[in-house]
Amino acid sequence: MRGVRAAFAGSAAGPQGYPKGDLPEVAVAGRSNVGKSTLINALLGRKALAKTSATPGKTRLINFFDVGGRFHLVDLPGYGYARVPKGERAAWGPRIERYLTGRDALRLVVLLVDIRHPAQERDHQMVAWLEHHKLPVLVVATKRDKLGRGAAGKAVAGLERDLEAPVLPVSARKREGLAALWRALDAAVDGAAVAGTARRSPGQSPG
Ligand SMILES: Nc1nc2c(ncn2[C@@H]2O[C@H](COP(=O)(O)OP(=O)(O)OP(=O)(O)O)[C@@H](O)[C@H]2O)c(=O)[nH]1
Ligand SMILES: [Mg+2]
Repeated sequence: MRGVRAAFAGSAAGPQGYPKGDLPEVAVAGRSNVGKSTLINALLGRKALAKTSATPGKTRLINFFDVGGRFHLVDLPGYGYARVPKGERAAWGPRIERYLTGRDALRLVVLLVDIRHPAQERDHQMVAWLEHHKLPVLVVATKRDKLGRGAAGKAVAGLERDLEAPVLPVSARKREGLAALWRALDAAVDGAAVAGTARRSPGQSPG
């Protein structure tokens, strides 16, 4: 694991609360409970820098983490969890969208999906929406440790077919796939094209 210096850099509901300065940012998005906060902790070698929970909907604000003074990792609120009070749930879409469309420093969106489930409608929408807004996306399948090798391989192939994008399997718990993910983050932060970025040919119809 890397000896990276990481620190909480603030929470925000909107642009006024975003950190100042011009560090590049990598945002981690995905459905509630998919493992966003846990993955951020695993990447940074910290147990509880980002708050995690078995109760979905834990992360409601946008949380920024400074990584070695080099870039921010951004923990976005989870989308699409039904058991959150309705008014609050409604605020998540705009809050996330505002960040994703309005943040010049954003270099890459790491979109998490659970390796145990086929891609959900919201995941499809998110990939399409990110591509529409010309935001580079890397799809990462979390909780790789929950499946055996054969099942995991099949699941990744199915997700790649469904989402029409390369999918990188990881396990925060077992610390698998993190080196490959770090390479993608480094490339994005250093301004290089990201190898795993989803691409559709212009003529291809969606879905
Ligand atoms: N087995 C296993 N469980 C994991 C892994 N990553 C996360 N989890 C579990 O998944 C649950 C949700 O993890 P969180 O990191 O809080 O998920 P989140 O996406 O941040 O959720 P919200 O903040 O609600 O959007 C917790 O119970 C974690 O322990 C993993 O790699 N393997
Ligand atoms: Mg979280």
